Amino acid sequence: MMQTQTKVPTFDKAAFQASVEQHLLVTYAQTPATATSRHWYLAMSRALADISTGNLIETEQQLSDQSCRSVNYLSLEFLIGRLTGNNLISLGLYEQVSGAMAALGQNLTDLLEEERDPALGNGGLGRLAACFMDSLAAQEFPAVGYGLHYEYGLFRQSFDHGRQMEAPDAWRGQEGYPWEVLRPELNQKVGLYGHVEVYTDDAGAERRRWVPGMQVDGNAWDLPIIGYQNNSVYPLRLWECRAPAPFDLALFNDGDYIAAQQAAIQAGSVTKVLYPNDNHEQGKTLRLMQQYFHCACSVADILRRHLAAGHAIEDLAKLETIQLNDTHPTIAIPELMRILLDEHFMSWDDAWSVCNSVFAYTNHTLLPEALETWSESLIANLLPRHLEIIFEINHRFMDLVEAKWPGNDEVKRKLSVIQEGNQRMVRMANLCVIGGYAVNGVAALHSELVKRDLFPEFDALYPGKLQNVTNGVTPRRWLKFCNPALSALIDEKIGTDWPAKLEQLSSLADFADDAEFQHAFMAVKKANKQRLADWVADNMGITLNTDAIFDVQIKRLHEYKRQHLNLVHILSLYHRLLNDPKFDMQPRVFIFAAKAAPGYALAKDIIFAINKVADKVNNDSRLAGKLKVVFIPDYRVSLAEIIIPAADVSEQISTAGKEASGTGNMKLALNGALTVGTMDGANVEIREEVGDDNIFIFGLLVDEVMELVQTGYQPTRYYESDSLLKASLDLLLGDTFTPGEPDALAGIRHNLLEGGDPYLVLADFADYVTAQERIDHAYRDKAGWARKAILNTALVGKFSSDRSIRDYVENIWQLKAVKR
Ligand code: OX2
Repeated sequence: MMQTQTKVPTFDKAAFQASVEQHLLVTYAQTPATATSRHWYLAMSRALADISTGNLIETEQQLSDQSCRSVNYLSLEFLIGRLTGNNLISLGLYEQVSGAMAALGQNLTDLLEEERDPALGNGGLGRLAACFMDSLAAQEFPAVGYGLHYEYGLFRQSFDHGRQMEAPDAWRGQEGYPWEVLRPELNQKVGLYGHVEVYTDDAGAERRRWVPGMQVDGNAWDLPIIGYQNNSVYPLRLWECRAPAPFDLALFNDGDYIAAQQAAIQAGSVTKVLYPNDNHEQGKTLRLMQQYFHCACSVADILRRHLAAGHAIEDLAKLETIQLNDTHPTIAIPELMRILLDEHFMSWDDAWSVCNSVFAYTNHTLLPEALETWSESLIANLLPRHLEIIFEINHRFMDLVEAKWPGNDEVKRKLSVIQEGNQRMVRMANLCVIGGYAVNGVAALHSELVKRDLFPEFDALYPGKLQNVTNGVTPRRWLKFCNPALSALIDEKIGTDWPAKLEQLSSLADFADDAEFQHAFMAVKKANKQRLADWVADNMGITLNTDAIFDVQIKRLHEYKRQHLNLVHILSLYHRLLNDPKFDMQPRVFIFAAKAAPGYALAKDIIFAINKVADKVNNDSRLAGKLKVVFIPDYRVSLAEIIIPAADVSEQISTAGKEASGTGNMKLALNGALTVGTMDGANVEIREEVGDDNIFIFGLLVDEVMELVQTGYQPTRYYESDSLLKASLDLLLGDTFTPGEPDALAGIRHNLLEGGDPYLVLADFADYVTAQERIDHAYRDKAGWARKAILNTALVGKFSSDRSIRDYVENIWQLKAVKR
């Protein structure tokens, strides 16, 4: 792998090797003679972490000494992926460490495969947080990431006769994760349950305070976020929940050893496992505990830093801003209010003005099932003082609404933080909009819909508060690291600055018609397809033809993402290949990877169906190898790193209006895949950048979707009038794909017909088929396809997360870069 490097400290090979061997012996009790590859990977990573921890502490000190304004990114998820390979690139040490390890008889590429992905997130939302931390560090905008130290990350997925099975993901392994460092001096105490006490202070004023019924410890684990070749290292601080030590001594002395341990058992479960839902909330008590624990530790740590640096509490908003990644950390708002009111004795107005200039909120979804509400009784029980504060916030807010819309109860009902009903619910998104100074959507279209459909009255009440920041992805992981061959080709053409300045890729457009460059570009694509084909052969025993179109849909399994639309299209190809002698197609490999939430039955049925269709299609000699279907198990960041560089076609086929942004769409286009997609999320902006000729757009527009639904959508009409659609859906009946198990796939057909097809799969089918035919046709023209692929890579520089972060910095956070 070729990696260039610039601003990097001198590398002392002998000292590094000595450090690796020292860790091998002292940390892992191995000698070079006894060590396995895994031991070598661990020892090497520890030796590297020693370097980055030094830089982390120095960066922290510098930022504190210079009173630098920073952003605190609060997120319940950080889907960081493997760190060692990426950190080697950021440190600019890839080549040197590869050489140093080779001299110890170790192959770096093999060692990197020993790392298990830290899967501390579900999908796009968590991965975005990871890309943002990378871009903050790359551009040296002072930042701390705050998350949770889950003992188990997102479940591991396997297939049993085609059905998804889940297993726990102990991501740290038995030896612990080599990049994390425990910071006991930063530990926090967190209360839960209890009651509110009213008392009179020394000045005779009546005051309120929370008396928690239980207390837990928050232990701080820091992971280093290493700036790209700049020596700045920021912390990703993950909180782990533990019972306070010593545990209940009285009980212990009474001889009730087991009861004495109960607190430890209860506290230990708070950060035990990541909730495996994407775009869906469940309202479980343990989840609210996680959210509050996360916010309490993080807010306390932010205040600790602020006060330790000698600043006044009133000046908090001058030095700190807190970005809430979706509503999951909303409870940070009443938590900060509580501390300012009850512990710093600020007046309501003063406390509220601090809060109001500290918090900003990112909305990631319009899906009603993902908009969080918490039952009032649940909050009353777990966080009684916070509920009082929420009521007071709402009471004062209702006065504001009354002033703006006198006597209008309907608008009050709509905007209130409290949703009335049998069970009163607290609307977290409303609290975020009211409690912060900025709200943003994650793509232009999505942000427009937030203003037009979700929060029109808030937009009227607070002009300018609702904004857009289009998402992005880090070019370091998603091009330089995952696609070294393409990176080397780009380096040759335009130099080596592009990983920090992705707009520079646009000059590649000059070579889009250059036959030699086209040839080199497609040769890289072919080699990446071979790398993926080898992985599939080794791990799944399926042989793939790398001349075929590699058509990729990788993302969480969700009805709105419409993996079933892709499936119905595959069924239509199968039908035509077998029944229409005139039908011809370019060989195609359909590649899927996706996890379904364990409780999401239809999503699991779709996985099962795709697996069953794959079994049949892949072994049907009548198809002459034209059609293959592969569902790669256990989708994760490290698999995306192999699949994305190998893709020819990127499936971005959500129902218009449902996918807020998408970020896989950006990664795939960056690596030269052509998008087939709806006018949804960031697809709209990708089309703007690459031009209509280099993307395959199909399907209903947002307003057409809304109109069709309002006028009474009838999927059966499409079924009855489109013979190809009918034939394709009817293939789901009987036992074509499930021998001996008739109608095992009929549930999907039922959902699409009698079930009303809530995501308009049938309405978009015909246009999707046409778009796929255009792709088939375009692929036959080798030079034409190469041109389109090159232009995709060249023209998506906008989607660097460096640009997203600059948008946040300039329009929301108002930070200054601090160079080391
Ligand atoms: C996801 C959105 O579904 C996706 O469209 C977006 O690209 C990503 O967040 C990052 O902004 N949970 N996951 C998401 O939203 C929620 C809620």
